[in-house]
Amino acid sequence: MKIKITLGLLALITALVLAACSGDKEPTPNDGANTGEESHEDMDMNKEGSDSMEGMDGHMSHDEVVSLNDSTGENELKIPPVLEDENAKEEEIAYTVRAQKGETEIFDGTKTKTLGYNGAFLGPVLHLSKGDTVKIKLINELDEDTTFHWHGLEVPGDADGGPHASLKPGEENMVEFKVTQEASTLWFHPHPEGSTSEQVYNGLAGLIYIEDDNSKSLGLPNEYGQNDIPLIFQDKTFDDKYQLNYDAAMNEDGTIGETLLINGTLNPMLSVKKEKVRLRLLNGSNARNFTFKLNTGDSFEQIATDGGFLNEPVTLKEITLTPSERAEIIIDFSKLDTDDDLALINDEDGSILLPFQVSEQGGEDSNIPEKMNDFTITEEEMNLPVTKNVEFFGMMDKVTINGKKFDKDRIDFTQEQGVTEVWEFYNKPDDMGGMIHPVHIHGTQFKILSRNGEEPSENEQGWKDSFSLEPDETVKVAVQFKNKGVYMLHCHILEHEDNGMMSQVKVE
Ligand SMILES: [Cu+2]
Repeated sequence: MKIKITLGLLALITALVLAACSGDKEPTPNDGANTGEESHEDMDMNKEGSDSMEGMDGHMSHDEVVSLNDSTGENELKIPPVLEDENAKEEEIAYTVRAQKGETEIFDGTKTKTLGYNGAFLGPVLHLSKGDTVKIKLINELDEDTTFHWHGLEVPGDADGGPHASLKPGEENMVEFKVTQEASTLWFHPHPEGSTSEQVYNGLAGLIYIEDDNSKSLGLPNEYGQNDIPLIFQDKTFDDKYQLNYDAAMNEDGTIGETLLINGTLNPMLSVKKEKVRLRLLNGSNARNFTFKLNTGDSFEQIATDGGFLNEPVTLKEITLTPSERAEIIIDFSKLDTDDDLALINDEDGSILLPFQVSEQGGEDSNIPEKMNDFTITEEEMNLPVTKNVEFFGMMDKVTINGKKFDKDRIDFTQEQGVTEVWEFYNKPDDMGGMIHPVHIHGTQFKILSRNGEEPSENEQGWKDSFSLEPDETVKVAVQFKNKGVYMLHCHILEHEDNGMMSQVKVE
């Protein structure tokens, strides 16, 4: 009891000291250039002060996450285009993906300099089917090096687009792979060493949909843009000229902003019919966590994780996604009281993310089947010994994995192709408590076996490629690589990744 009081007092005093240090530097919309620098100063102060704050609970930077502005709902949500297959042959797909610079009218009447794939901002959806052979021509039309990483795809290391696959400005490359995994919602983004965060922040991100016989037979809502809606959530800071000034907004512990964009849409709103609507949620932000919830408190069904369908729909009132995680959920608007102002909110700060406008029109009679998949964790997998220990530690630019920073020329782990190993992840707290690190492993969909020795929640009992690792938490994961190559394992707070919170796994 005594200890608790002491800690509480310490926290209070520290909070007061910090409040005094940071003054009234509450960031306001559209003066990002200044707020960015200021929050940077704040961070440095926090760090300097940290020595005298030993034993402090909680984490400064994440306790002080600036709230998102509410969406006013004045703009209909933009739906990303679907990329056209250039190949007429069956079971073969050919795409061209170019990374390019552009200008985008995010704010009415103003052009913002952005990056995009095959367009000025964000990218199209790439449709793949299980069993397909895929050829993708990659073109770098940026002024800087970039790579094309397929997040969640189980492909050979040389097609994965990690930091080794860098293309210089003007360069092209071709990757070819076979789709061997089940239906899921994946995504793609750049992964160049040291500048992933800036390139994603400026707009390089797109979705990948994989279909298979199962997904086609389930009768789920699947009218793209009608009742099957992609939602890429990203937070940004715009400066007084409505530009994305990354250097000014940058925070070593993860760049966050007060302005929400969904699919690049400012103040988005979604019109739906009174039917079941499938939302494919991607936390595409550099660092912000989202806890998605309906403002009415009504429940929804989660049907898929990062890498595939859950065995059965899981009824939830909220779901948290850390950066790079995905979830597919279904909201049944025919069952909701639509006289209310319905909206998806972020329970982290109560902000309104996406207001819904529900028409009286009925829609498709789609289905949420009771059985969707046959994901299993075997007794054998549960009993495998831990053969890899991975410790995430630190904050700001002092982030490490097993005490080391990324080195392109060093292999940190090896694993045999096709062999399942149990990895144990631990997030070692620091003097200030520590922070959540979203862990991502390239080239594999894995199974979460336990969190702190307990069975993972129902909606994590499915294929995952990313998961949240809380301070002092131990997570056991069964990992198998179907292909060979060198793969990255890293924190998906993109600034942590760029600061070296990344290791290499060689699969032989
Ligand atoms: Cu991290």
